Amino acid sequence: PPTPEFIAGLPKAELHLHLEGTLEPELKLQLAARNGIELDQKSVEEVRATYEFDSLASFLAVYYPAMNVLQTERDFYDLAHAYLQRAAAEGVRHAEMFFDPQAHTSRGVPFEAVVTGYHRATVDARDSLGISSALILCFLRDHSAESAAETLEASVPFRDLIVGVGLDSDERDNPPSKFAESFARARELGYRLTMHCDIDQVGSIENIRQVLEDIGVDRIDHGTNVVEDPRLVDAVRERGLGLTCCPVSNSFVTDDMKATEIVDLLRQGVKVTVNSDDPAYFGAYVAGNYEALAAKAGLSRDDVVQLARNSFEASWLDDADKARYL
Ligand code: ES4
Ligand code: ZN
Repeated sequence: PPTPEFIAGLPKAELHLHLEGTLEPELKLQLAARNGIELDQKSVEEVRATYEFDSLASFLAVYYPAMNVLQTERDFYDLAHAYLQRAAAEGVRHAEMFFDPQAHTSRGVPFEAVVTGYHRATVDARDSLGISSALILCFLRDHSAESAAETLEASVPFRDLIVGVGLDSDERDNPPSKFAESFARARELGYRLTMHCDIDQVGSIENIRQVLEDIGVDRIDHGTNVVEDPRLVDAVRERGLGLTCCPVSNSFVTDDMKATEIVDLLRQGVKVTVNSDDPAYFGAYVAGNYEALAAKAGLSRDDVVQLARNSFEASWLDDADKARYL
């Protein structure tokens, strides 16, 4: 079986990572102090005790309020820098990172502070840590289609700092079709497209059908329940679409790592990848996710090597950069 040393030593890309989900209790307390924000929690242990949930709804109810401590360009820089440092230390060579502008602009934080802070961290990390990274703007699917459209237009001056557009937050009653117009516009702007199609959500196989047939995404986030429909599995494989799976996150949100589904898809030749989602909340960064999945599913070294290869193949690096890892 693959050891933690083997997994950490394997060059990996991380493709499903919410920057706001990397807010560790220590940094949350520091940012609160720096910004003069009163928190109910006074210690790391007290903050960690609030990082408790057993469903997507109970997770999101902790997640969004925690972001209040993020106020300035420097705060966003510090958050992304801390993640990139930690990722580089466990063998991540490339990261494509989600961020949620609406979670900040809705609190009065300028879009520019968010995107320029995060971007500056990507530039510094490339120079000082040798890790490449890119930003994916996510729409919050439980906000309106109009709000997504406004957010997309706000991104246009920063087009060169953003590689793609995604869709996250609460999937229930918020299908991909709600955002068809903004995703079409995003494609016109040259953005890559991806969407969360989560597990255990009502109607989610229909949501996978929509992203494949109606929206035309370049990747699917989670999406493991595509196994329910062999025709859709064929479509995913034939198009070479990556699925960005997050086993430890799954185990929190649904009580099931979805190891059986992930391995089933791996064996069927689908480009499944392993990622951490919200590592500060779920207690595992990417190497911990490989370890948990390998232990649960009895993966071999060759299996984890294939998962790591998939992560570069499913990335949005250009072909020359991909070739350095494959
Ligand atoms: C998320 Cl676990 C999860 N699901 C949906 N949206 C999210 N945003 C951050 N983490
Ligand atoms: Zn996610």
